[in-house]
Amino acid sequence: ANTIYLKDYQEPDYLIPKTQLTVEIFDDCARVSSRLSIKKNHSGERRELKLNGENLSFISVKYVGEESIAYDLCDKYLTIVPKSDDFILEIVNEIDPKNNKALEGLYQSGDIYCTQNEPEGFRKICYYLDRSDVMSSFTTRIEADKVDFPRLLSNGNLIDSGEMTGDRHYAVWEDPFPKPCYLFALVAGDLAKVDDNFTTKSGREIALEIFVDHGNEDRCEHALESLKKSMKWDEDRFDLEYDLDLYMIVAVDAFNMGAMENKGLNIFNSTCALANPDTATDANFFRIESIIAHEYFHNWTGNRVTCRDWFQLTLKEGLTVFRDQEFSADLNSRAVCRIEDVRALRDSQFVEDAGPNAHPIKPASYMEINNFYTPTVYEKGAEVIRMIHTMIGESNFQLGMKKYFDLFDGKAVTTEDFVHSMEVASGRDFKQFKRWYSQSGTPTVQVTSKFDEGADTFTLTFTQKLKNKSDQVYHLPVKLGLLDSNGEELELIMQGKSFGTETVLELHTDSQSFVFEGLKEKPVPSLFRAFSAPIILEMETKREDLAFLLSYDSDSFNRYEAGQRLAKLEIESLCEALRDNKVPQVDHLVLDAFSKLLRSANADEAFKALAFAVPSLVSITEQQKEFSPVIAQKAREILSHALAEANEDYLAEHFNRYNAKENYVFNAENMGLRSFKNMCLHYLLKLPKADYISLAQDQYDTANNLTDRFAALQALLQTQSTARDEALEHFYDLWKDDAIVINKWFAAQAGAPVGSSDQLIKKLENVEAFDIQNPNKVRCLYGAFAANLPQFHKEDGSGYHLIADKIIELNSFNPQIAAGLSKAFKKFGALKGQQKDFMKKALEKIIAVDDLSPDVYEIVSKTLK
Ligand code: HT7
Ligand code: ZN
Repeated sequence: ANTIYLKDYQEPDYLIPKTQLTVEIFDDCARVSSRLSIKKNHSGERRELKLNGENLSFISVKYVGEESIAYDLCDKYLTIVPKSDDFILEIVNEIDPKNNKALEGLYQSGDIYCTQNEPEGFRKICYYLDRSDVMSSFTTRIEADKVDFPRLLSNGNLIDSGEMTGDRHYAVWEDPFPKPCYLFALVAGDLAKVDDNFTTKSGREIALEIFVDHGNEDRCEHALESLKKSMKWDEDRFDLEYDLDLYMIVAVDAFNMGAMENKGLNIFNSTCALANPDTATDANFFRIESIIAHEYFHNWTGNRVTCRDWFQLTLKEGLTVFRDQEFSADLNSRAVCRIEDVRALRDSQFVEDAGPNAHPIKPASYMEINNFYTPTVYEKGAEVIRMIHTMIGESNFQLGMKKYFDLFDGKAVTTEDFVHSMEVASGRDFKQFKRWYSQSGTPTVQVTSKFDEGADTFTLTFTQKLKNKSDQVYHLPVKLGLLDSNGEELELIMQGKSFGTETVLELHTDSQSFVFEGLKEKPVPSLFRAFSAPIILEMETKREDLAFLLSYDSDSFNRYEAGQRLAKLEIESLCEALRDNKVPQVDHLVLDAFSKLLRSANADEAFKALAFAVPSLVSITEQQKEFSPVIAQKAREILSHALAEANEDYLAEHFNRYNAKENYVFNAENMGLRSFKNMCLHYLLKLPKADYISLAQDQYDTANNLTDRFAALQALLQTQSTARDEALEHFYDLWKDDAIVINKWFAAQAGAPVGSSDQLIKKLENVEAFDIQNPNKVRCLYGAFAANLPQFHKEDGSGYHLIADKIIELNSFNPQIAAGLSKAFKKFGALKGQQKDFMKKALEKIIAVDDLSPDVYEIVSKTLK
């Protein structure tokens, strides 16, 4: 596979100011006729024009009004030597959407035709300059059978439609905003429409339309509400208004990722758009709200201002994730949102950054760009934007956004252009800060402290430990406070100046000290509040101080963090005891601290549900000297069991208190109450009592919403009981024909702590509801199994071989999904002995496949290196 380098970027030789497409859909193929107005884009001699085109059946090429012309055709390009600097080309080709199982370009999902063009799918529709710095005004005519395809949709405004002979009809769409072809979309099919409208702050009426399979109309309300909230929020917080008169969303079942921000015509994975209380959990409702928002926010950060090239992907993705995170935080509980965002960052991005496929948020090279839609580019990218926000504050940040749109609206730009806008607006210099864009790996910040009794000073020294030899020191913000022994916030005084009770320090050098004055007693520091930088904090903190912070820190994130650190210390001790064959004993200080939190009056239920949860298996194994998920899982269970036992009465009482049968409403408060109640249930089922199994069984049987029903099922999945088997059977019978809901049944079993195994996966892949060609099902079965660390890393290597075989199968028709699953082998470098040999054999089996896609090759070859 070829490697492409950022340093080799060159401006395009030609531009395409206007694109006119006609797409005719027939039974056995689709015919695409394109009329491209092309212009030379440099002052030198005319060079050849190389149009991208893959998997296309070429029919003809000519200048408008002329006979066919000389051309060269290979499997990747159509090349001509232009006769002038400004000309119109007419090209005709055919494609085979029905057999397009890679789900890139124009393909069939169920009976619907739809497109996915980011990053390089448009070249699978027609010959084009498929690069994001070529922006064009599109007019699209679609023709198809009117019975099978009553809806014909594309970007922009519908300017014409009508009947044709032979039961066919047509629609013509015009998008007034120039865009790169990756934002082009087309949908044709028999879809139901649910609509609404939104009035913008300047008084324009926008039609909102959601298209779904017939029968799913009752699952659209939440998406529409989320869309309206997003439109309003972007006006209120970012002063950004929607620019077209129509906003359409189409939900399809076969989709490689979550959703796509095509101009005026978003296409969504149905799991990320459709919800009602019977078919979606709170987590699904929340995720849908944030993905609808994310795609909507792309209209400005991504579509109006787009990326110059794909190395700049974080320009739109990091910024848009930051915006959707802020939207969720403003609409829900900011504390809970931050905790969950950081938890996700650590469990996915930190692991990626420590593994064989680590890369900077702006990679310097790639083999296959599809492999770079990663937690690093997205979530770490958002953290980098957040650091700028933390350092310059909201009002300067908004000035920076204004500057960004003043300078770059309608353009395809770079991450430097974004940072430049922020520098101009804030008057700050972010030269050193830009290292965050080009260096990979999570930096560690070591902190030591010293209290000088005589001088009443407290000194904090921060030292950066970088990941790679060539790395240079980062510029980063440290938001902090100091607490006195009563848990009160202390005034921060440095060099005689007061900074209130919370401030943001900035680190620039490898070691920096800050002296806080006027302190009568040694304070307890609360550092990196709200997780102000994506780093690993290394600081020796006594268990007592962690317990103290868990009780008193005014920063909710750090309060949570203190509890997690305390629990991890305890789990580490339990792992040691297990390794030494000693009887593991849970420390009373830990139990007391968590029991106190559970009863605490100054924390809400949503926070308690998060803070009372034991750390994730991933976050524990990432800190292990020797990677051993089986022992870590045992230690987690011992701690969970002890917490359940120590608080049994309280948990049972509160489970019953919140187990009200009110109607389901999705809002932050109710979501918090439900998560707390279900957390109580989850812990109670750690205890081997028939009564608690009945409690879960009863909740499963009588719940009036999927959040509670599914939580009961998951609680039962921790047990080996007939109740568990009955619930699983019932769930399957109820939902086997529902493409969205049944996936939860696969994921819950594949990821379960008890009962999951390679044998079970082989059984599940044979049930009728499974389909390996559907990416959601692949993720829910094989993806969930590969993320079930004790199972995937089973000592006999069976987990590795199961997943390797599936990657090989997927590689032949959907390389993107195959490559995604290949990332499961990321712990290869941490394995030892026989375990490593087993994984190596599985990886070698993949790499030996003939016709291995560049997607899979890139991931697996870097893993084996
Ligand atoms: N911008 C989109 C990224 C994307 C994608 C979406 C669906 C299918 C395949 C895809 N490849 C890349 C999604 C987003 O970030 O909003
Ligand atoms: Zn995005």
